Amino acid sequence: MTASVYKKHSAHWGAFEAEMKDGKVIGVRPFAKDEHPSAIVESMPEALYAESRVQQPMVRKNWLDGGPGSTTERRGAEPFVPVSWDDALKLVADELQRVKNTYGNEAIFGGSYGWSSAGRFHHAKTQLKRFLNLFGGFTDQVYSYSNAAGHAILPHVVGHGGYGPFSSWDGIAEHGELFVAFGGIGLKNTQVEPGGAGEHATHKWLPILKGKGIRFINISPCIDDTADYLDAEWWAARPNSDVAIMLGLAHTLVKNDLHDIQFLSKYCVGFDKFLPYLLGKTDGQAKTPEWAAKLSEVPAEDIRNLALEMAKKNTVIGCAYSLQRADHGEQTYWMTITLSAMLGRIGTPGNGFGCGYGSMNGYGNPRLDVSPPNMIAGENPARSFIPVARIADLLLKPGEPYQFNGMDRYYPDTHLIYWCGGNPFHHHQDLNRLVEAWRKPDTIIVHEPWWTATARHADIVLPATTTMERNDVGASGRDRFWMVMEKAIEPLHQARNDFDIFSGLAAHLGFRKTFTEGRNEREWIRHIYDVARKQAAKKKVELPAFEQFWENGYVETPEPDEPFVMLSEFRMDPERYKLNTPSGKIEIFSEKIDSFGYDDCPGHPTWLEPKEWLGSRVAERFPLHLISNQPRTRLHAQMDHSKISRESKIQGREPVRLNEVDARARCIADGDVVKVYNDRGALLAGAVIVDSMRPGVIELSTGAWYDPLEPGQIGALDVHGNPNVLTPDHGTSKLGQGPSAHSTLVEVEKFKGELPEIKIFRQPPRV
Ligand SMILES: Nc1nc2c(c(=O)[nH]1)N[C@H]1C(S)=C(S)[C@@H](COP(=O)(O)OP(=O)(O)OC[C@H]3O[C@@H](n4cnc5c(=O)[nH]c(N)nc54)[C@H](O)[C@@H]3O)O[C@H]1N2
Ligand SMILES: Nc1nc2c(c(=O)[nH]1)N[C@H]1C(S)=C(S)[C@@H](COP(=O)(O)OP(=O)(O)OC[C@H]3O[C@@H](n4cnc5c(=O)[nH]c(N)nc54)[C@H](O)[C@@H]3O)O[C@H]1N2
Ligand SMILES: [Mo]
Repeated sequence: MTASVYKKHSAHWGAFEAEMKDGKVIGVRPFAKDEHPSAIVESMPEALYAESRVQQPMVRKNWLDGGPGSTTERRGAEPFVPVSWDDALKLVADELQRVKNTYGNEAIFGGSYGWSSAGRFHHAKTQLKRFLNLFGGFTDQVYSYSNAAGHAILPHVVGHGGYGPFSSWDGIAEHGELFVAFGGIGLKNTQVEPGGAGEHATHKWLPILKGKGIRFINISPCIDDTADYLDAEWWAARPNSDVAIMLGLAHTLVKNDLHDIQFLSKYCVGFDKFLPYLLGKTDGQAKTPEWAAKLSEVPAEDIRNLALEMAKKNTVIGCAYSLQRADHGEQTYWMTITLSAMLGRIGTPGNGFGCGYGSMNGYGNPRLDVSPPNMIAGENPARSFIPVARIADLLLKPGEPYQFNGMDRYYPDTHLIYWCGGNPFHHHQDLNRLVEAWRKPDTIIVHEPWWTATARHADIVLPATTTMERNDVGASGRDRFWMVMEKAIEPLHQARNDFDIFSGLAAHLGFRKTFTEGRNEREWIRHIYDVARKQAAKKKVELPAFEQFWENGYVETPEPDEPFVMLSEFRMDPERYKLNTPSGKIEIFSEKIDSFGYDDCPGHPTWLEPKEWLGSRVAERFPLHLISNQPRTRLHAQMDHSKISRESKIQGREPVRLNEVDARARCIADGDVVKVYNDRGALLAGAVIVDSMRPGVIELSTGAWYDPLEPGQIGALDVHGNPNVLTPDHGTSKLGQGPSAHSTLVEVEKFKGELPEIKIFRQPPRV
C-alpha cells in the first residue's frame, strides 16, 4: 500500500490539502490554520472526476454544418459533435475575426460575469478579458450581480469607502452593545470569499461578540440567518419592507429629539430635505412606527422601543447584500447609512454601519491593508459595456436606449457571446426570457470544466481544467492568508487551462507574444506574487520571496495592532479626510441623483413599493414570497453535482423550505415533490417543512442546475429547481439597473404527475 501524499490548494470555500493516492485525489483535509472550515471542500474530489466533465472540444451540430447563426432556436436541444483541439481553435479564431471585421468589436459580448475559481492567475474571466482587450475590445459588464444597486448608490452617498472595509470585529467586540442585522449575518454565506479563504473569520469572531454581551436583532424571513448561539431577537418582517422599518426607526428618533443634529450638520448634507419627507410634510404620510408596522408586520411598539435602544447603546447597523438585490434595492443601503448618521456615532468604535457583514467571509476580519496578488485584464479599447444584469435586454433590444446612473446609453448589436468562468443559466433572472434572448447572436462560445446549462446552450464548448489540475496562488483582499495552489493531477480528458486556450487563439490571431508576455504558468504566478510583495513592502509589510512562499505553502500577513474603525479619520477631520462625494460629506440628499429625475430613485432615501411583494396586488394570485438566497451546500451552481449538495436534495430535487402553515394549507407533506410557479415559469423542488421560515415566505436557494423538461424551449418545466425560472428580470432602478431576484412572488402545489428524470448531470446528447 502506498501512503497518501498531500497537495496544498485553495478554493472559494476555503484552503485545503488534497489527499493523493496512486496519482488520484481521494480526499481533502482543511488547511490547519482554519479553525472553522467549510464542509463544501468535501465535494471537490467527486466533482473533479464527475461524469459531467466536458471531455473534449464540442460543437453544436447545426452550427458546424450550417455555420454561424444556424437554427439558433435549437440551442440547448441539439446534439454536439466532438472536434479536435486544432479544429476548435481555428473555428473560434476565424469566427472572432469574422465578427470583428463585419460588425466591429462592440458586437462581441465578453462580460462573462462569474466567479470561476479561486486562483488569481487562472482567473477565467480575467484571462478572457485580457485576451479580448488585446483583440481590440468587446462589450463588457459593469458592477456585480452581488452588489449592483450598492455599487451605484454608495459612491453618491459615502464615496467608494461604502464598499468597505467596514469596522473590524475586534473593535466591535470591545465597544459594541447592539447589532441590528437587516438580512441577518448568515454563517452559510461567510463560508466563501472570492480568491479563497485561509481562515473563516466571521465564524471565529461572532462567538467572541456574543461572549462580550452584544445583543443581536435578526431582521429577516429566516430565523437561521443568524447563528443559534447569538440568541438573536427575530423580527420576521415581510421581505422588502426594510426601508419602511428603518424609516419608522428614524421617525421615532426625531419625535424624541434623539437624532444627532450636530453630526448631521457637520458631516452630512441634505438632512433638511429628507426630514419633511420623514415627517410626511411632502407626501402627507408621516413615516411613523404604525405606518411601518402596516407594511412590515413588525409591531409598532417593537420599532419604537428599538429606536430608543439604538439611541442609547453603541449600535452597528448591518445590511446584507441581499436587501439590495431587490426592487429599489438602492434605497436599503441609502436608508441604512441615513439611520446610522442620525445616531451620530459613525466613525467611533462599536458603531456605524456595514453593507455586507455576513454576506462574505472576510468583512470585519482584522487585517492589514495590503493588496493580494492579482491578474490584470488591461484596458478595453472598445469602451462598450452594459449594467451587469441587463444581458437579456442587450440581446433582445439592440439599438434601444436606456438610462443608467445618470447616463443616456444604448444597447449594442451582439453577434457573438464569449463566456469563460461564469454561468448565466445559473445566475440570470427569468431564465425563460434568457432562453429567448440567447437565440439572438450568431455564435456562443463557452469554456467550462462541466456540462452546465450554459455549456449546453453554447455552439462551441471548450473543456477547461479545474483548479486542482494546475498551479496557482489564491488570495483575497479580505483574508490574511495567501495560499499556494499546487497542481494535484494532470488535466483530465482533453481539458486545457483557459490561459493555454487563449494563448493558442492569440497565436492564430497574431498576438500570442503580447498575450503571454513570454511567461509560462509558473513565471506568471511568480510575477503577480512579486508585484503584490513589492506593494506590501511599500506599506512596510515584509513578505517572503516567492520560492520560500511556495515551499511554505502560504504567507500569513500579521494581525494589525489596532481595530479598524470605518470613517474614523473623516470624523476626526472632515476637511482633510473628505469623502469622495460631490459635497465631501455623507449625502442624505444627493443633488446629483435628484438631477437625474428618476421616479424609481429620487434625491433622498424613500420608501418605494416593490412591484412584487406580499403587499402588492400580484400576491392575490401568487401569495408566497420566494427568497432565492445563496445555498448552504455549494457556491452558486458550483459543486451542485457533488457530495454536500447532493445529500441535501429531496428525491433528487432542490429543497424548498416552507412554513408548516403554508404547507398544511396546500396539503404538502415533508419530502413531497412540489411544483413552484408563477407567470414566468415553473419548476419542481422537494418540500422541507420548517418553523424557521416566516409564514408566507418560502426559501429555494440558487444553484440547482437548470434542467428543462424540453431543452431549448421557452417555458419548459425545470425539473430540478433553479429559482431563476421564477425571478423577474428588471433593473432595481434606472440608477443601478441591478438584479431584483429577491422581489418574487409564487404559488406552490403538490406535484402529482410522473416524476421526470434529472438528466443535467450526465453528458449531453452527441453524434
Ligand atoms: N435568484 C437569484 N439569482 C442569483 C443570486 C440570488 O441571490 N438569487 N445571486 C447572484 C449572485 S450574488 C451571483 S455572484 C451570481 C453567481 O453566478 P456565477 O458566478 O455565474 O455562478 P457560478 O456557479 O459560481 O459559476 C461559475 C462557473 O465557472 C466555472 N469555472 C470554475 N472554474 C473555472 C475555470 O477555471 N475556467 C472556466 N472556464 N470555468 C470555470 C464553474 O464550473 C461555474 O460553472 O448569481 C446571481 N444569481
Ligand atoms: N455558501 C455560500 N455562501 C455564499 C454564496 C454561495 O453561493 N454559497 N455566494 C456568495 C455571494 S456571490 C454573495 S454576493 C453573497 C450574498 O450575500 P447575501 O446577499 O447576504 O446572501 P443571501 O443568501 O441572498 O441573503 C441573505 C439573507 O437575506 C434574507 N433576505 C432576503 N430578502 C430579504 C429582505 O427583503 N429583507 C430582509 N430583512 N432579509 C432578506 C434571506 O433570508 C437570506 O437568507 O453570499 C456569498 N456567500
Ligand atoms: Mo455574488
